[in-house]
Amino acid sequence: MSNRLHSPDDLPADVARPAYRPADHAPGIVHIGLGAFHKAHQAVYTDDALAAAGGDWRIVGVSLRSPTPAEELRPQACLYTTIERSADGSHARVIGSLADALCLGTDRDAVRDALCAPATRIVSLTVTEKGYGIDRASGGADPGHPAIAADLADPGTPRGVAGLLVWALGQRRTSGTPPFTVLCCDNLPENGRLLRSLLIDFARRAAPDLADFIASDVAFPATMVDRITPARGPGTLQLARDLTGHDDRAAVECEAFRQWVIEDRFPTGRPAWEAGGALFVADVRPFEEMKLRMLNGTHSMLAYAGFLAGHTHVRDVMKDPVLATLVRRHLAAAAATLDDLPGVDLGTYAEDLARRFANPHLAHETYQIAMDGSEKMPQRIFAPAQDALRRGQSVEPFAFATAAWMRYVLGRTDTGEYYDLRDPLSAALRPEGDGPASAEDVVQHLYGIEGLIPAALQAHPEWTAEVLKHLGNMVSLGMTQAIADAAKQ
Ligand code: CS2
Repeated sequence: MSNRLHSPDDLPADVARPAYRPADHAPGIVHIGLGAFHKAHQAVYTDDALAAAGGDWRIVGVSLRSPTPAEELRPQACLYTTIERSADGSHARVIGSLADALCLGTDRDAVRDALCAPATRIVSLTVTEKGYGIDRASGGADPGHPAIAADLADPGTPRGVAGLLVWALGQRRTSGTPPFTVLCCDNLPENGRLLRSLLIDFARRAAPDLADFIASDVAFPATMVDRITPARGPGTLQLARDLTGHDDRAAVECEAFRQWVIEDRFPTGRPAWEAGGALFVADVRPFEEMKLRMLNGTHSMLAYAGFLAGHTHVRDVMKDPVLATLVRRHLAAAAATLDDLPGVDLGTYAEDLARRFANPHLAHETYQIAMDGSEKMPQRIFAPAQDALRRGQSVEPFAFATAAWMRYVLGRTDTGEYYDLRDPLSAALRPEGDGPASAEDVVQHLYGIEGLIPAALQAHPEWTAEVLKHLGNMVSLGMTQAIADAAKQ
């Protein structure tokens, strides 16, 4: 007999489970991007909200392309285990907030029904930075993005975020159903505003009569989301089995820490996410800048430098004293670009981040974080670098991080091993030819990619000199020596 996870009632006493009967609560949210991060973050807060305040707020999870999440979740009544891993041990908690799991590719009608249902009052998203198809320079849709192009050509059968949401908002408007609130939970700067301008621009191109309606009637609250959630490793399912006594193919591992800061603008209601510790504020921006620049910016720096120095996991980077010095330096430099945030001590935040990165129980791969650099560098590194210049602060740490990314896009380690860049701009990023590239050539090549590195940075002599110095070291001396030299400065 299969021992698949199937009920919250059949679990060892030390496994936390929903403090409510999942079946008593109907769905009120559609979530697009049914990955590990959603399962470890928004779904957990919703589980807390249902336990504390009830309501019809369960989640219909949708993946745009992969049928795997739905295949994993459906045979187990959409229950799954989060395994929090910290110095206190590994704690299992079974989450009941997912009501259904769908894949747009295979369950198109069910996804459409869920998006059009009057009961759906929120559509939240975690599709990663590259999933939206936003042209960052204009804030509009990037017609070169594959999903945007496909949806502009055939708006009646959408396959991407902009196409799907505009289509659903149009259907709701026609049927007189109030629009849902759109809640972006990706690590993008001013994510609510960005998604709003994407949808308005997409509508202008695909369904012009909807653009003004979206601008005036749809709410796009901004959010800052945080929980380190590594991709599932080979040991995750075994650990879930050991802790719960069941076979759980949808289990996720994550750190114990989690944070969610949300702009409180939900015209059609929302779950009591504050029950899970979510903070509702009028302006998310300072929290988001803090997190994107300190956590994510440092993550990117340590991922490129650490990967090229031979470190598989973030925890290994933190055990390398030279790299750990650079991590602390980067955290301090990023903090110095921020305005004061009442109630938050940036020094303590930095110390906490260094501790979280060092978590020996989390197998968070540098290669995972290194992915999609062209989508991450602008808000994580280039924006604080520009603020540092404006404030008369040193740009050295940001230039080092940029040089490490530039070295990474060459696609080959110091020992000659090739790796896949996994970046939507891969083809454009790698300079032509396989021979040794000079730092000048690489910088010139990447500076030439339109819209990637801000012109104001490119034009700044101090910035370019620092990038060239570090990249020159990395190319000629090798990563380990270049890191050692950088740490001495
Ligand atoms: C990471 C983030 O992969 C990455 O780029 O920096 O996924 C990071 O772990 C999360 O934002 C933490 O909240």
